[in-house]
This record gives sequence, structure tokens and C-alpha cells, in this order.
Amino acid sequence: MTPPKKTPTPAPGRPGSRPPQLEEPTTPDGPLPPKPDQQGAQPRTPTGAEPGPEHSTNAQQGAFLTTSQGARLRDTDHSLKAGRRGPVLLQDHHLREKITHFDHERIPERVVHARGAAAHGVFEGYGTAEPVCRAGFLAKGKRTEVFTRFSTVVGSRGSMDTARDTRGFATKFYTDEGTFDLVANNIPVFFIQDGIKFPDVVHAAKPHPDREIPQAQSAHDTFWDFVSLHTEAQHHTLWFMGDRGIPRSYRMMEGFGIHTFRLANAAGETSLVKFHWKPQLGVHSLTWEEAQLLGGNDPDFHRRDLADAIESGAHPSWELGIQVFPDDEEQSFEGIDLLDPTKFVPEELAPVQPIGRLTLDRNPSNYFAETEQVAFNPGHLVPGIDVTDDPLLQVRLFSYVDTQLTRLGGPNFAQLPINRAHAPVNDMLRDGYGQQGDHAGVAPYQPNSLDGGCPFMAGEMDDAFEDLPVRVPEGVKERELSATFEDHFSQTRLFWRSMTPVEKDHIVDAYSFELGKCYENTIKERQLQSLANIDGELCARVASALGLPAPEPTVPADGPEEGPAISAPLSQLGGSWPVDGRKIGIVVDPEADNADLPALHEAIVAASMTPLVIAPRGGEVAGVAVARTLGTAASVEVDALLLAGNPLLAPDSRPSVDPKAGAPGNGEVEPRVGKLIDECWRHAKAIGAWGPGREALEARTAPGGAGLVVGEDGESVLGEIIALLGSHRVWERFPAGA
Ligand code: HDD
Repeated sequence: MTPPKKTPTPAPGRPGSRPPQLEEPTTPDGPLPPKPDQQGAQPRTPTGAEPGPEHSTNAQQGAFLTTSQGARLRDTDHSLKAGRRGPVLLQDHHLREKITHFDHERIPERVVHARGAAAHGVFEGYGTAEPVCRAGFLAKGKRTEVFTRFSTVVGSRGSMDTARDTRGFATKFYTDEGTFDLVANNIPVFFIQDGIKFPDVVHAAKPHPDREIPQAQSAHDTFWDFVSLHTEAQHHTLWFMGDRGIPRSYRMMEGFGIHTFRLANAAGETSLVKFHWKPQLGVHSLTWEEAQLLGGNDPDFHRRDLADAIESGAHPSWELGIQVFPDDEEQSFEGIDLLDPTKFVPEELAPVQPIGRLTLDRNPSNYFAETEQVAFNPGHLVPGIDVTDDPLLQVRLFSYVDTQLTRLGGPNFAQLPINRAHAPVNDMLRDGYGQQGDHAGVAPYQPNSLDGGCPFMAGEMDDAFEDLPVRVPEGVKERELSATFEDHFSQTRLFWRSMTPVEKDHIVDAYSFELGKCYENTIKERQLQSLANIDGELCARVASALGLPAPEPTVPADGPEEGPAISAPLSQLGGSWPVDGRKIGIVVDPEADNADLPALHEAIVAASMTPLVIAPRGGEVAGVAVARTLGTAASVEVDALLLAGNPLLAPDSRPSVDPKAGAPGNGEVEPRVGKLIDECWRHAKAIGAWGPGREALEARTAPGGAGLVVGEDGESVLGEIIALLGSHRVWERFPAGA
């Protein structure tokens, strides 16, 4: 028998053959050094900022593409075939490994809070918490690394950022005494009082199960069916029908731990507290029209805003504060049951006392590894911080570990780099899917003698976590809530009454929109009954918009028995705030004299804001890069608009842009510039103009209108614009004013 002939190997470099051999830069014996980009030496971010230093040491080592076993590869573009035109061979390990891994790249999204954005940062304690809390990370000057993830609740992972919804605000403090998670929201009260109802409220808010619509919306029948049947949800719902349901930015939201927590000081004395995050930039929102336009224009608006601000050096910051209450048997304060998560304590009754500052200063370098895989849990506590018997919190303590088992594929999710404690871990947990530890010793049990008794139990002086010896109330086992949880309306009314006229208008519009999208009249009527129980005016205005009669209230229209009739901190209006990270659009005419543009650009950057130069075409104007063309610019992207020129005021001499945009005659405002001005006017944004820009402004707005600044040049106009931006919007421009 003659052996089969070998197929001749194609010569390297021949057309149609394997790609030419890679040139070996070195012939290292040991492991290759990290690539330059892994050392953070090469700019990889969109604006050229350096990437973070946290690249995992076991990812992307060496200069060559390898299999997951480290064998170097010469080709990843062609599968191994029996002849060039023949079938693909099953023995192609690289092909199977590449495809198999790809097939399994997606993991289940979070069942709620699926859409989010996160950042690294640092928390610095003020030391002011010492009288009530012994946690080491709150000590004066102590700096602790943190990771904060913001989120919407209802929408799935690819949904828009600007949906009307509650926002999550979860922070992982990697403290020396173990990890502490503060898993908070931007609204201080919750939908339900008992965690057993969480699947109900979430099923009602998620898209309808038959058609899976609408996505990331509460404006549908099942949601309002649940809320109208379940009056404890009315308080939370009113908050997010208000402007807090559509924040301007994650950087401009408050955060609330919602539940009451129990703190212990070094002497073992306990206090009850509520946690608050107060943003340095103030609390600000979008208008409903902006939120809707952004949904199409930039569904990643909040994600982009956070990342851009951090990358530009405008690091957002929040003060952590506590309201402190005595830890007595009643666990209530001024008539407010502290275990009821649908109630808050007005700041007039218990001031928020600052205990530290959070600053977010570094973007994640890999979304999946960090933002997607981070696993929070309100049960992650440190010595000095403990839970209370709030029935919502008690159920959360079970749910957060349980959900990660499916989402992150097993019990070893705490070993993922983003979830690893920065304190030493010696936990005797072993094996399981995805185990990364190579544990030494033979005795992962206690007590043992074979591993010398290791690991040891902490002694009294070793700063261990302590379950505080709290008295458990006596009673019988029953499926009931305390009678003090029954009032669902008086604090809801307090919130409504604390709103300014313009905020009330927004709330009425929100209810009118959301209920107007429902099909079932019985649901609208039932919800109107709850609105009547909150406030007659609110009910009458929404009923009128829906074309339905306003029912009479069935409960007395009293405010809370104790405490203020109006709580000023609930309104977002008033005050002047830093403008860091705000975006300023500058419409320029490339044909005009733009000699001042570079200085204006610099002045905006110097004020910690981002200038976006808008021109008919891309490229540069006076040496400054055009950030948006008239085709890509959107008013909703900017906080204020400057009109340095009107690009097509004299169209005959201009290059043609989009013929669909129409051809304005001399003196007419270019339609897309006109749209920018109209929308900024309608959304009560400050608008400044000089030179030919003044003509465009005057043609589209009421002369002398509030928040319109005209001047001789850009720099003089900018100063006034910054002052106006400090109050976020030109509130007088809304019909109801402030
Ligand atoms: Fe929750 C995620 C906040 C009640 C069950 N929750 C989650 C996140 C935040 C909150 C911010 C996202 C964390 C992240 O970024 O990964 N949740 C809250 C607040 C609540 C609350 C402030 C009330 C005060 N949650 C709550 C209840 C239950 C859950 C009552 C269940 C009974 N929450 C979950 C969850 C999630 C979650 C299913 C989904 C993904 C995850 O945990 O890790 O376990």
C-alpha cells in the first residue's frame, strides 16, 4: 500500500494563503510583560484620557493572541477545513473555544435595576458620626475606596436612561472592616411596606406579559391597576410623578437609604438613623419633553453624562448625612413609624447631619466586568451598622444573595474582582461553580486541630461584626402589619403641598399622561379616588385632563398630625448650584469672524463645563473642533445655548447642507438653528447671543424674555449665562413660574 500524499502547505505570503507570519518582537522565556495599554500608557478613552489602573492581572497578558490555555495563534480569521472549499473540522479547538465562549457571553440581566452606569471613587469620613457609630470608615479623614452604581428600576438593560422611573443609587464601601453596601434610591419612600409584595409591584410595572410592551414605562394599565388597588404605593408614586422621576443627571440626585438602620458607638450604645446622600450640584430634573426627546436622541444620556463629567475632571460629589433618632421600644419619631418604609422624616423634625463625602473620580474600564458584575446587598454590613425589623428590609436581606446565584452563575460571585472585599477574607467557603481560590489547608471547618485551629474567631478587642443585642418584640406569629402602617395619605399630601406651582404643574401633567395611556376606565377612576384622598386640586386637574368626574375624598384631608405643614427641602427649586459638567452649545457661522471663539471655548472649560461647537459641517472653526453639525446637534444635549452666528442667515453664500432642511431666505433663521432655539426656549434654558446670533435670537423669542442674554461678545454673555445656570432653569418661563 502506498501512503496517502501529503497536501502541499501553501507558501507563506502567497495570495489567498495564510496571512504572513507575525514578526516576533522578542523571544521571551518568562511571561510577557503587559501591553502598553494595559499599563495605562496609551490613551484608550474617547477623549484620550488615561484608562484606570484596575486591569485584572489575569486578562490580556503578553503581546500575542492566544487560546485560553495560552497557546499562541497564527490565524483567527479562518476555520480549519478539509481543503479550502471543504467542510470545517471538528478538531479545530480554537474555533470551538471561540464560538462556545461567544455563545455564552450574555448573562441574565438584573431582574430590576437592569440598566445602569457606575463609577469608582473615594469616601472620606468627617469623624462627626463617632458619637453614634464606631464604623472605622466614618473616622475623621479616613479615606475608603468605593464603587457606585446608578440605575433605572423597570427598564431592561438596553432601555433608555431618561424613562420616568425611580433611580437606584447603590454604593459599595470597600472598608478595612469588610464591605458595606448602601443600596439606596433617589426617593426616600418605597412602593410597598412588606418585601413579600415586591414581585407583585415589579410584575405590574414590567411590560405586559402577552406583548412585552411598553418597555421602561409606568404609563400602562397593569402598573396603575396595582397602584390604585394598593394605596400604600401612592406616596412613592407621587414622588416619581414629580420631577424626581426624570433626573437631569445621576450627578444631580439625592440618595436615600429609605429604611431605618441601627448604629452602635464604641460604648455599644445604639441609635436609629436614616441615611441621605446630598449632591454638591443640587437636585435637578429634565422636563418631560426633554426626557422623551432624549429617549430617541440619546438613550444613553445619563450614562454619557456621568462618564463625560468624570473624564473631564468634573468629579461629582455627595455628602453622606444621617438623621438620628433615639433607639427606644416604640421605634417611632414624632408619630412616624420608623419601620414603615413608605414614610420619611421631614428634615424640619430631624436635620440631616453630614458625616462624610463621596467623590466619584474614575470611570470603569470594562462595563461588563465592573458595572454588570457588581453585586450589592443591604446585608453587607460592618461593625457599628446593623439592620432594623423594617419588613421590607428583612426580605431584601434574603433576596440579594439569592438573585446573584442565577445572575452571576453560582455562589462564588464575591470572588469577582469588583466584588472582592479590600479587607482580608478567610471565610471557609469552598468549591462551587467558578471557584477561583486555590485554598490551602485541609480543615475548612471549625473547630479544627489539623490546620492549627485556623482561622481563629475574633476576640472582644478584634473589632468584629457584632449582632446587636436588640430586644425582639413579643407577639404571636401572624401575617399582619402594625396598625401604625395604615395611614397612606397624610405624608403623600405633605409632599404635594410642599411643591411650588411649576412642580405641581409637572405632577398634574405626569398623572394626566400616564393615566391617559391606560385603556381601562375603571383603573383611571380608581386612581382618581386616591388622588382625591391626597388633594382635591390635584384630583380635579387630572380628572379634567382625563375627561372624567373628580370623586369626593373618602378620608379626611389632613396633613400629618405632627410636624410641618410644608417641608421646604422636598421642592427642587431655589438656591444656586455649581455648574460643573454642564454642556454649553455654541452655534457658529464658519464664514463669520470667529476670532473670539478659542477664548470663549477656554473660558467654558475653565468654568468646569463642556463646550459643544455646533456648525453646518464638521472640521474646525478658528482652530476649535466642531463637536456637532447641524445634523447631529440636539437642544436636549445642552444646558444652555450660545448663538455666535446664524450659519445660514445669508444662504446664497453658504455651502449647501441638508436640502431637506429647506432654504431660508435672507434674514431667516436656518431651520435647524431655529429648532435649537425654540426647544431651548420651551425648556426654559438660558440662551445668549451676540453679533449675527442676536438676529436669530430675536427672530425666534420674545424680546426681553426671561433668561435671554445679549451682549457685545461671547465672554461677557457667558458670565450671565453661568449665573442663570446656577438655578438650573429660567423658571419664570414656565406658565406657572416658580
Ligand atoms: Fe432592590 C437591586 C434598591 C427593595 C430585590 N435594589 C437593587 C438595586 C438597587 C435597589 C439600587 C440595584 C443594585 C445594583 O446597582 O446592582 N431595592 C432598593 C431599595 C429598596 C429595594 C432602595 C427599598 C427600600 N429590592 C427591594 C425588595 C426586594 C429587592 C423589597 C425583594 C424582595 N433589588 C432586589 C434584587 C436586585 C435589586 C432582585 C436585582 C439585582 C440585584 O438585586 O442584585 O435582589
